[in-house]
Amino acid sequence: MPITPLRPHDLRVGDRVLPTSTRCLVMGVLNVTPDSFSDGGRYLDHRAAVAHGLALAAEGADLLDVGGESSRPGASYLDERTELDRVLPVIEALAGATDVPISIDTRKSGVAGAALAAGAGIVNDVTAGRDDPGLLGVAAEAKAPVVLMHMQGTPATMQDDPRYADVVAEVERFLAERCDAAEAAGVPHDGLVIDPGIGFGKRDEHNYALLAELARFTRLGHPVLVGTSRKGFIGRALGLPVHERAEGTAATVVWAVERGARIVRVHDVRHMVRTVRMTEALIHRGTRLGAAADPRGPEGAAGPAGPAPGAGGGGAG
Ligand code: PMM
Repeated sequence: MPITPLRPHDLRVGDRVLPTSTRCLVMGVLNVTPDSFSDGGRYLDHRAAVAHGLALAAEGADLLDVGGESSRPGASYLDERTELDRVLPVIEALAGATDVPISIDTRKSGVAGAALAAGAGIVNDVTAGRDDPGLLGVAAEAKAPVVLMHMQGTPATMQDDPRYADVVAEVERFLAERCDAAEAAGVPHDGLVIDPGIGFGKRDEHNYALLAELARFTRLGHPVLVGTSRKGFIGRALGLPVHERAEGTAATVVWAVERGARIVRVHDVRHMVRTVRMTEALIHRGTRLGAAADPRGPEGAAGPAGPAPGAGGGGAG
């Protein structure tokens, strides 16, 4: 029996409330790295990174995820000073230039703390607080939400030989345990986001199984974040290189939103914002929830997300 996704809590970032209980947010990826698998080297120059972040905001990103350390398979550990030098100027400039909340993609408490002080509002840790035990406390102190992601192994070794007896059950158990650890460190229940970690210590069959059963993760009550954008399993399914994976990514975004994802982490923000909004229109106005029952008729029923910007009137339907 398919599981119906459960409604998660909203996320409080400073004095803002991000409406994860009612719609799926789009997190734009901003890697300030020489070697991330899809955009490495493009935004190492700070001005180029800030300009790209502002472009993602203008395209409709709900969040900007700034990272200075690549987590692509085989990537080695980056020293803290270098990571800070990459991300801090970009976060400071973005925080002064846009209202879009910024997350810091890091596994180091020192980087998380400095980024939060510089204007970031969320911590995104691909190790779910395991690499640096101080990270969860730093986020708690700053009252910042935390993304807890599952990964088997470390980026350096994770794709060597990932194995699971039951990948969905193991990832679910891991995320529940890490949520408990985060709460024990002082992060409130409604400050947590969970992420099955697509591509992190997983074979294609594991990625497909996790996406197939994504709705199971909504049972933990937290917004589920999904990061499939341009990843290798899409390239292998379509036989396409990394910059030709936007349509494949869109298919995974539709799938994930339909199964309850409430944040999608993507590179191609303009197209994925439209993909998410259209998927939500299908969910909320389609047969599943009964468009026929809406007294306003098929044109009157906006989903909880409301109409997309610029969607009003005129064009051919
Ligand atoms: N993927 C990457 C980096 N950070 N964070 C979360 N929470 N989830 C992800 O799936 C994720 C992440 C790797 O992708 P990139 O190199 O394109 O940033």
